[in-house]
Amino acid sequence: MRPARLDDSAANAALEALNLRIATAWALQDGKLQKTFRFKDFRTAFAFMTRVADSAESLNHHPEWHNTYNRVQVALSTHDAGGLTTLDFDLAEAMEAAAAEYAAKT
Ligand code: H2B
Repeated sequence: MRPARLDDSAANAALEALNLRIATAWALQDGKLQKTFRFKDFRTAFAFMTRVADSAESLNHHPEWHNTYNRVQVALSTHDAGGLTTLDFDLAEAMEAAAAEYAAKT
């Protein structure tokens, strides 16, 4: 059987779920690798940060970040090198993997 037509509220709920998987691009800004992640709520943002904390410890490379409710603004650079190194991109990859688990949105 073909699916029934979605009413406005069902379509909006489906849209919301779809947008959970949309991510903004990383950008080089002020000499740092930057991105803002957004999550469903504060708990999910915090779970993401906890997951990333493990990666940061493993890499011995730690993010500058700022959390407000469901938003995590990240600015990566390597302080020891006074700029960007591959470690920043490795940590960014780890953040992407963590964000995928917690369904980051724009
Ligand atoms: N994190 C970041 N982002 N830059 C660094 O230069 C850095 C770090 N250095 N984490 C590490 C720790 C260094 O301070 C220790 C002593 O290895």
